[in-house]
Amino acid sequence: MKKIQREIVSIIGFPMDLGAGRRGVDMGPSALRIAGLQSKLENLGYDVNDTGDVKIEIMERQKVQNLKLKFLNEILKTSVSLASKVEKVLDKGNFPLCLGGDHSMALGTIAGISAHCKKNKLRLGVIWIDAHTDMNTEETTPSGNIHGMPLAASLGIGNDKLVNLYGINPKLKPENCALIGIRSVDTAEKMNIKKLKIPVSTMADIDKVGIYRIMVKTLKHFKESVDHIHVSFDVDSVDPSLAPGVGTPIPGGLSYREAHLIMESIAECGCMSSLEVAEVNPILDHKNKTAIFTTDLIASSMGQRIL
Ligand SMILES: [Mn+2]
Repeated sequence: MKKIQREIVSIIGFPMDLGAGRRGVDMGPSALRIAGLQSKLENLGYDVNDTGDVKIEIMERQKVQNLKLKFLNEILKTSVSLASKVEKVLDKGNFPLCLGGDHSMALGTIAGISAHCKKNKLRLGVIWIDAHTDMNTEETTPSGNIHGMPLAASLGIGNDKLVNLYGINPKLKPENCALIGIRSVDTAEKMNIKKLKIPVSTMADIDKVGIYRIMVKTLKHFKESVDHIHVSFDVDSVDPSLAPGVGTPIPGGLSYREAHLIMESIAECGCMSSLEVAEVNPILDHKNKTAIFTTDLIASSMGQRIL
């Protein structure tokens, strides 16, 4: 495991709401920018290059063709654009920071990262922080919303077009995932997780063991077994009292300090090579509280310290 904390941060906005059940997450990138993301990162000493947003066609100009995979074609098309942007940023030696948008964004982010890793013979690991496992497929989805499928697809299960996105399948190995903050899992997802033996730290595990010990163990394992650590942060992992502006709020989430300690542990490890934050929904928020909290978490993951 080599230490890769890149100094030039490339922000990529992905204003996607086609994968979610509730509208408004397409405004997530703006809300995060308005919350002062760039200046917070510059204050930490990074050069920040905001590359703008990936162009995504609005819902009003499209039709749902498959109720089990809503807006599949536009999601595939824009995920390829995102993947290509992420791959280029990594190839230049810079740090991609992707702003969602709903969590279907991870399809494109992980596709771009896995292409970069494949070329450079790097082993990819993903820390997936989320209330949900996003392990549904076309067959098991209760909603047809693709934001419940990106982890399954990245691991090679589900619809062919999603799984083969960007020409790499699987993009990730189950043993190189760590799911943290989990507390809402569908029955079929539970079966997928058990079958693939994906390491999961539920909220109950966090209550029992403590988040710090979980992070120390996870990061130690990743430092030994992968070369590129991607952090995929779904803001609904945080308790809705702190982050009300998310599409699928689930009670019993990460506390203020637990969320920050996850990010501070990642920063201390100095081993994160890419980051995405998903599901900030300004429509459901109060005075941009959720985006402000999220930008503080991003800063913690990139070196912001109390002292
Ligand atoms: Mn998610």
